[in-house]
Amino acid sequence: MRTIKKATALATFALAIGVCGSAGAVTIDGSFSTAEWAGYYSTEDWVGSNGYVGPGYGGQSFDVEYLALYMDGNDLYFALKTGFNVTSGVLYNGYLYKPGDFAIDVNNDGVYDYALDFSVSGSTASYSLYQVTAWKNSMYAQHAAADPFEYKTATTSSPLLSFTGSEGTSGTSYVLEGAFDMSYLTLYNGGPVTLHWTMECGNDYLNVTTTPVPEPSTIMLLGGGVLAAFGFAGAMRKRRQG
Ligand SMILES: [Ca+2]
Ligand SMILES: [Ca+2]
Ligand SMILES: [Ca+2]
Repeated sequence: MRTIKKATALATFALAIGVCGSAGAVTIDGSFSTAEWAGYYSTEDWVGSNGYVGPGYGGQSFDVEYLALYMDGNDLYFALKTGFNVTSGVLYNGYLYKPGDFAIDVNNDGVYDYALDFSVSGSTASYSLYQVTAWKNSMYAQHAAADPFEYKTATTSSPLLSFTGSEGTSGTSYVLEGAFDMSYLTLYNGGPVTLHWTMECGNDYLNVTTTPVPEPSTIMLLGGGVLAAFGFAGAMRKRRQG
């Protein structure tokens, strides 16, 4: 009985460390895997044949598949996997629908504070970070759940930060990945951060919220504490048996 209990506790401990380790292995290469973003993504794949992707219709071309966000110390990593063509947009019934900006809510108050605008050339995605004063919503009122779509006005006309990430394709899906220094999010006071993405028509969208990962030193201290507790329990058992 004792042995089983101890083994379970050790497995739980290893799992907790494993989650931290796998997300630490995120690589910005335009290739999205659920293993590299384990514990830090949301998903709501389109399944079935009616084309409903939520809150609208459109099938694979308008399907948002994965949205990921991971905070590692001062670095913020993000990724998107979608059936929507993020390079050229999607032409449908003579109208070219644009991909939206990534919207970022810091301080967990339901207000999106920053926009990551992007353009794609080859396998490189170029990003511009803006502090937003007003947003544009998606084009249909019945898709309000997918709002906002892209930034309308910002505190400055020039971006706070420009950087590059990676773009890739996976079957009929497109992948965007990038990372930037969180110090550019000057409104951030700690705690959870939410990332949001949709396209112009708002047919589909995803949100993902993440909280900061403890620094490696904290994890080591935590691990040391758990091991010390095991040592203590072992000593107690020996004393009782002896
Ligand atoms: Ca990757
Ligand atoms: Ca979807
Ligand atoms: Ca906010």
